[in-house]
Amino acid sequence: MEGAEIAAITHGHSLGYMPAAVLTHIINRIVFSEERISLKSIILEAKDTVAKVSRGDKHLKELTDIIGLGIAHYCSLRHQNDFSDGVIAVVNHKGDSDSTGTVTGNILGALLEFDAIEERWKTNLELIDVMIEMADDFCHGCQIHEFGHYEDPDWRRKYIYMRWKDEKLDIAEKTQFIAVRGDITKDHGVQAIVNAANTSLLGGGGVDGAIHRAAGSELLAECRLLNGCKTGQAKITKAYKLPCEYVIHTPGPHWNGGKSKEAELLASCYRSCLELAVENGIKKIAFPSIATGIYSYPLDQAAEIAVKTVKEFVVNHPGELNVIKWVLFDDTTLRAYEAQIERWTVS
Ligand code: AR6
Repeated sequence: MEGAEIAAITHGHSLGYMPAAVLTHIINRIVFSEERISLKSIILEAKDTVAKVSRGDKHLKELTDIIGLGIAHYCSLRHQNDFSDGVIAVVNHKGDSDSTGTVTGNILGALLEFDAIEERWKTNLELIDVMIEMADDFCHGCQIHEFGHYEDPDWRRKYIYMRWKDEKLDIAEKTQFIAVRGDITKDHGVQAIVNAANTSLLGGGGVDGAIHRAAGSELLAECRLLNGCKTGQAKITKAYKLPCEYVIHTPGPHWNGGKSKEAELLASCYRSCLELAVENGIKKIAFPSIATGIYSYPLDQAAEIAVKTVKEFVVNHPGELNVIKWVLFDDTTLRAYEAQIERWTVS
């Protein structure tokens, strides 16, 4: 049944997905059956099974009539001791040789196993490493049982988060992504904190106000010398009375319905802050939720941009940053960032 459901994602017609159910059944019985059953019995059994699972389908008769006579099944039965003979016979038969070749190849491959397949079929096969890995994953990776799925981080990375290649991921994984609830002006064990500022850099409400209060008036004095900062860019100062070395100030975008390049500007805020961090040898940095307070940026979208942008930066600057922390003022904001960290940095 799962075979039919998966095939129906791309082949919505029952004559497309029911044969997939048949093939799934055959392969499943060959590979996992504990008793030794003949290929002929398995094929006949598949015919009964498909009749049961698609009872009432108007194409059922058409399908069951050809099972047993179908050229792919015929060639598999006729050449069940020789993979090459079976595949050559089926692709030379008139008709749609790519699918019949695949079906016969699948059945004979499962029956005779990998080593019995002649080298010439394997050596020039494109993406063979990926196929072998996927076949292994499907057989042993994420086991499904009657109570649900076993949790498997590798499976999640490859098939849910679609991150197949993991060289860069390894590098990124050396950087910790953390979200905590708290006040960013307290000690979070980082060298720099980021201020969600405005373009004047002369202080304001929200986190900006809290940072200036905690740092003392010297921060404002240094900010006065900076001549403001454009939205999406960043400037760095010392941290004065704050329990860290630097403050990186970045004005986020005002939310204006999403049509004023807000997403681009917000991503640019994170990148600009991280560029300054790298230039100044900062390895540990804490961000607030830029733009989601007074500037009204929708929280989930802002959190996704934040984590995704930082992740991309980290991947492209291997070894530069050790800790990325989001210090968030309330539970809703914390949950939004936690969800995105789980999504973008899960291993
Ligand atoms: N620690 C951590 N997060 C905080 C703190 C704190 N001490 N205080 C507030 N937040 P906002 P924006 C959270 O409004 O949307 C200023 O006036 C807050 O709950 O500070 O980028 C500037 O001068 C929210 O989740 O920044 C600008 O004019 C997040 O920090 C304007 O506000 C950001 O909220 C910038 O607006």
